[in-house]
Amino acid sequence: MNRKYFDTTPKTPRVSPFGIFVDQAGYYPDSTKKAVIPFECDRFEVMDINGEVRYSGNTVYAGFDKASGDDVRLADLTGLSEPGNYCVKAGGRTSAMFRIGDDVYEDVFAKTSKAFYYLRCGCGLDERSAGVWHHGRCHTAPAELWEDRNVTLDVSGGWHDAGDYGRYVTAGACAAAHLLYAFRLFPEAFEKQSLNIPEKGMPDILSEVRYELEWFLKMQDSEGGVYHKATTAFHAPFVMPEDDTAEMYVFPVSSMATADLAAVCALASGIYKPYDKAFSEKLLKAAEKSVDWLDRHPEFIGFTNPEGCNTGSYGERDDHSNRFWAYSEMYALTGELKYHSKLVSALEKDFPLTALGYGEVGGLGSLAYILCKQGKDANLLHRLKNLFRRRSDELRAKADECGYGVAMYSADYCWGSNMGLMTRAMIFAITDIIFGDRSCREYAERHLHCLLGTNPLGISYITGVGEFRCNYPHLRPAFADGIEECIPGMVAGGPNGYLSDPFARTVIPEGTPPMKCYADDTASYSLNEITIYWNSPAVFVLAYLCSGS
Ligand code: 9MR
Ligand code: ZN
Repeated sequence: MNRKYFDTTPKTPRVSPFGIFVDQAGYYPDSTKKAVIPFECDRFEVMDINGEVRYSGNTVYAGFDKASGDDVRLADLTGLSEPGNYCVKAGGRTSAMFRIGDDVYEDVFAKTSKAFYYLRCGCGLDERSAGVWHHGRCHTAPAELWEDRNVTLDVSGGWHDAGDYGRYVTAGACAAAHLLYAFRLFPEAFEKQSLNIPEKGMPDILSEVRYELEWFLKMQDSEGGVYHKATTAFHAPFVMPEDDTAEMYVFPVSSMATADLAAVCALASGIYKPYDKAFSEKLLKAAEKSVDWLDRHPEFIGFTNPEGCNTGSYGERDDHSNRFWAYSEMYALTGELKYHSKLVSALEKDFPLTALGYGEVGGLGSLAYILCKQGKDANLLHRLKNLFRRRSDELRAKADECGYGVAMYSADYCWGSNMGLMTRAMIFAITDIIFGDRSCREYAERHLHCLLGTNPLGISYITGVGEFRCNYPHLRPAFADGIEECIPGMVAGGPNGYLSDPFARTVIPEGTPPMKCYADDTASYSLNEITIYWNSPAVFVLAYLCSGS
């Protein structure tokens, strides 16, 4: 197959061929199930695969939905709980097939978890684990320090960040932390999961995250500072990773990368202890070294791309949330009071304490504090817990007024909006865990339903999942391998009303409602790239929903 990179003929229809929108992975038997019908009609029917009507009802008008520009009707099929395969019919149109069953999310949970394996750098992917998507060893040559080309370092390993082949510490730390917290909170979901990766001896997800952690350790300098990223000077062309042989560089230390490394290594040290004591010790030492560096460097050392480099910059305005996260994880791990006073001082700065992103990581610090076994300041504990409560209440109110059932304002449809969608679902999962509030589950499910097809384009934003799904992400190997079916389990960035790349500006008509600003096309990096930290919140949410807890 020979595809062109910038080809404006749609690869998949821009709107689902099905006119009624459902979660294409399906629904649990006892869950709320609502199909979205964006046109006028009074009655709906649910058919099984033999074409027999198994359920029917009246649609309910839910109003005009601003982000999608749709007049939305809902078909509530919650009353149908018998396991099976179905589709919804109304007004002469039909939905994609969906399943009702106790295990409907196992496949998508496994695929989104396995996605990290496919993004491994510094090794080859062999056919036994990677199937048709196997490829040769990539990016193994020593890298040069950007600021002193005479120094070379071995920084091989870790995951490719995204559609590009760069590796960035802050982005990686966020993704690894989502996965580690998912394991910590929902271990039973992972214990039964088999990802068919080469390593053995611990739950597969931990082997996978270890692959990234080993790379973090290589990114720490002798003083404890952490290099911000390892990338080539410019983004590679759309070739296989083993064919990207341009010089690799290691870019200067940033205080965000240093704090994030301390945080994620401290978190991991506690989690890997029962499986590998020596590795856990190593992580603790690395975390201590970086946190000591933070003490010696109270000033913000940010990052901007130097002249002559166009790869991602992941610059941040400050490092407040990163430092809080680092001290909070160190306190949770060691119980040492000095870390408690440092985390309390870090809280004097103003930053969001429930944010779970790659830039603002305050929510991860809050989670560390809330979950830790060490003595806690009752007022602070109360404050942090209630911030999650308050945030989930706000999100719930917004989700209830949205035709598609999600807590997203028009402005939230930005670059990587599916991360926003999934971190909102994470807030509901966390609120359920903290307060035992089971009503949160439905809200987490709704955000997943939206990702998997209950959206105004009727598309599943995860490759390899659903009858009508994205298949042409901005992901170098997926384009270069010549295989028609995309590597499965990759979460696309999703709708972005700001039209932030030339392809998006060419194919999306001006005035398109933000929730419909999407094209399943390789050339659109602002609509259809994939990243490790867009996959990781989806894995967290799926672990929650698959854990039965
Ligand atoms: O995910 C990042 C998104 O929030 C920003 O708006 C965008 C533009 O700065 O950059 C995204 O990050 C990219 C990174 O810089 C390099 N690897 C691919 C990432 C996803 O597009
Ligand atoms: Zn690589």
